[in-house]
Amino acid sequence: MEIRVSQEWEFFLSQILKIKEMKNKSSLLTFIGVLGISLFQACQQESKEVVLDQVIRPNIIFIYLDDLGYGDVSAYGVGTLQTPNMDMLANGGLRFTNGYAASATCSPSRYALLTGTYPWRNSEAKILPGTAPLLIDTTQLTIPKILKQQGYHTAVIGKWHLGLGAGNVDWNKEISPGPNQVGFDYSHILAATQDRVPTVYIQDGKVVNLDPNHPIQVDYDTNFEGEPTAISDPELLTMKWHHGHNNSIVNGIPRIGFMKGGEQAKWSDLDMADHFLDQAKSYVAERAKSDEPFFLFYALQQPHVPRTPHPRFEGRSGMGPRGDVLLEADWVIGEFIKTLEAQGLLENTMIVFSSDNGPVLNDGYHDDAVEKIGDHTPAGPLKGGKYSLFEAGTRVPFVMYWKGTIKPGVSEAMVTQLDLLSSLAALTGSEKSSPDSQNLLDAFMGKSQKGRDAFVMEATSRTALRAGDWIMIPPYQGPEVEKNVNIELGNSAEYQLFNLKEDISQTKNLAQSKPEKLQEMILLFEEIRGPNDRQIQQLELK
Ligand code: NG6
Ligand code: CA
Repeated sequence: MEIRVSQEWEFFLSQILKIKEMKNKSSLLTFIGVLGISLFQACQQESKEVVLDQVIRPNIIFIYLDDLGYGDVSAYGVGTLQTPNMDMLANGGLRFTNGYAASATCSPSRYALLTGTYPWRNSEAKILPGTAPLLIDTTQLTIPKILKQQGYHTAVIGKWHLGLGAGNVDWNKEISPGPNQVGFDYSHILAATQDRVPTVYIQDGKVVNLDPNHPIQVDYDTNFEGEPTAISDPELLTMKWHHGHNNSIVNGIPRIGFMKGGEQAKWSDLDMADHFLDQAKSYVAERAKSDEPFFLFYALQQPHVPRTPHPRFEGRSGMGPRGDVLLEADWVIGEFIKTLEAQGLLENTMIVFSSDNGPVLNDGYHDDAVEKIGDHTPAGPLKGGKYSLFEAGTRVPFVMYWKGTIKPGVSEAMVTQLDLLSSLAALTGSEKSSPDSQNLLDAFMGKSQKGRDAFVMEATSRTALRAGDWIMIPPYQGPEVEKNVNIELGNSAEYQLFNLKEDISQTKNLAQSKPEKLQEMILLFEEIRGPNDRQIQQLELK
């Protein structure tokens, strides 16, 4: 006999079958609450979906990579590197082919991700030095703040790069404001990037393993007397710099910025992936014991420079250190998922997998990234890369995974990392939102193929408009190609207009042949972005 049930009932029944597997008490209670409300509403013949969307509180994890390209994940079907664990998320979840980071560089993207605010609204949102003050205002709305209000415990583990303190940080005292002042209950971070000093971990505002007898000093302009640099003592280097990266030497690697002291607190580059993985695993194991759901922003450092795979991964990809650290990151993701599974949390956890900006090969060190790339295509079919206004700068791997709840599939909906704030607020029953962040929960859950209509992307202070299938890049001064990194930046004396549906690689500029479309795009761009009297900063990589 066949029993026919409505979609909603089918959903409830499938949830009932899940109860047995639920270890996390709060999920169970939330679930029972939801079921109660929903049954009540069902009796009243009202739509239950809205209620469900508003009150389910899964754990939420962002697995966020640094400079991972659209073509670096094998599930995207374009590169040759094999990433089985990233594929497990991409093929077992909803894989977006039009998913964007808000910017083609790190700090602005992370700012947008956490605040749901376009980075071009904040003139300080650019690649930050390790001494930059906190970029997010402590009164600003953030995803962790919203989720805290909804009963979540919140944590960030990994790369921060959003500034710390209020200027002139004393690294030997409590460092504040930082992540803990913008919504995170727990933080275990590296301050800026792996190539920038200070090369230490910071937990809840304190440098880990700091010996008070050997205080840390950091300066981005002047070296400390007698301290070796890549210029004065090149024989100390185990990795050679190509451009920039010739200041203090830590673990044989020349960095950006000068640092003195803090010997005992310095991280081991080779162990960094294991270190953050241990942190993430312990955090999850600890939270699994609790009644509250959790939000973890797990920000991996790979494949950003300096690429320092653990010896276990050295040589494994055949593509040099860039490929090796990608295999390392892939392994890390696999291990982390195993932990979620072992803790019985996988069915009750939504995972957002993405990257802060597009790929780059030579980003300042001689590390064979160019020489050994072979047939691999980190940007896939997309033009440009990190720093670029062309698609590869911001269009990145973007996956929503929630075992048993989000149906595996592929979505062409245009979604951006800006939209997570309003969408996750809606998911967890919060009324909060931000003007630039759209509630695209239906698209993220795979219930709709409709995403945003328009999005203004940013690349080192320049901006461009994507609307529908079209992209318009206004004229910008500056080199067409950044020679050090060999990336086409999107600069041109002329307007550029591309139809991405027909020409994903942006080969045919239609600005001349489609004047009406161009005009429409310019008008919409000005409407969103404001009048065109903006100061553009030239990208400087040296
Ligand atoms: C650039 C660095 C590059 C990288 C980037 C930030 C030089 C020459 N280049 O200035 O190596 O650190 O900043 O990358 O210093 S991001 O992904 O954090 O935005
Ligand atoms: Ca980055």
